[in-house]
Amino acid sequence: MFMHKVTTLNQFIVERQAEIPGATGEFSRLLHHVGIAAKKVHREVNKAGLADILGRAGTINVQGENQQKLDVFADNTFMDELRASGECCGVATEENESAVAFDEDLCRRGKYAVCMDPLDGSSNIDANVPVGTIFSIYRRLSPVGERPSEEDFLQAGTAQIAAGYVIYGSSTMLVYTAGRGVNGFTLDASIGEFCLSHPLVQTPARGRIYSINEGNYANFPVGVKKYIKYCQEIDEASGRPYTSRYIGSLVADFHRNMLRGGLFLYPETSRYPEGKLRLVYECNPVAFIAEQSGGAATNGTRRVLELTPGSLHRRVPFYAGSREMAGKLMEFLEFFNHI
Ligand code: P6P
Repeated sequence: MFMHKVTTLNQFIVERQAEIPGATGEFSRLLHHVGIAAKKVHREVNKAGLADILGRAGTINVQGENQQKLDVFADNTFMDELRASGECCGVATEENESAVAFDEDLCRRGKYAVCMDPLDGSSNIDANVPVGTIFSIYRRLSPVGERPSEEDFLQAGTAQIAAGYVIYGSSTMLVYTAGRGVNGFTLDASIGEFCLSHPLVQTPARGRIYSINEGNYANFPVGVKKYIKYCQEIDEASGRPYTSRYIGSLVADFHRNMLRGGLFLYPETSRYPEGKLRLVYECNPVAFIAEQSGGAATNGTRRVLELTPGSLHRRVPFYAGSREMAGKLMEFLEFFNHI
């Protein structure tokens, strides 16, 4: 029986490293540990309905949100693995007010700083809705050997060395880019390996899916309202309107749209006048993936990756997906937000 060649994440990382002159393996080791943490979180997420792990840990995170036990587990697991890699000087996550510096000597010599949302969409866990881990990897600005500085974690998205997400859905996938395209790896739990399943993902220039929480319609910017109505009109070419698909989990909504073509929208709302999604550890990594797969990501006026964070938990309006759909949205925003 013909067995097609399976490329595991580790093989892929090593092969890619060989292409980078002077690559010394640090980045590869870091990404390998991200993969290990993802497998550990996969295991817990997939038995959340069984173990008593379901439900709230009783603590509150910096966002004032109830921390689900899996939030805490994911935060601790990725922290532990990133520390164990010895390549990371510290981590900034949604669950902590400020970045966590790793004090071990080996980590202090780490060249990389990581920003992440350990378990995005966790409020959906007990409804069995897909959730995700989102991560960004930066080269540190502070001197190697010293404690990391706040600036290490507040770099513009254009400085990302790599970014990705893990989607814990009907299957668990790790999707990442290191600036040379987007590759997706599906976890084969029978061998405990992420295997290359989506090489060089290219998102369609346009699609028929728009994803937005229309419950906030009353407070959307006029340009967004006009875009939604545009999506609901009958399209001459297809003879039907667009399709609305929104699951309330960024990684799941974005991933579906990236593969099929579509646009994800989270504008300013009355509850979140700056937008809900956090720039540093949600929008920047997803924006890097969007652009590397041929799509676009904007805050409604500027390219997301060019925004200066300023603070770790800054929220921004976020629109990401198919390039032509993002362009059409920008036309509406520019026209209606200037009248
Ligand atoms: P809303 C999940 O809580 C999250 O941070 C993202 O994963 C998701 O896209 C968004 O919030 C959903 O927000 O207000 O529509 O429930």
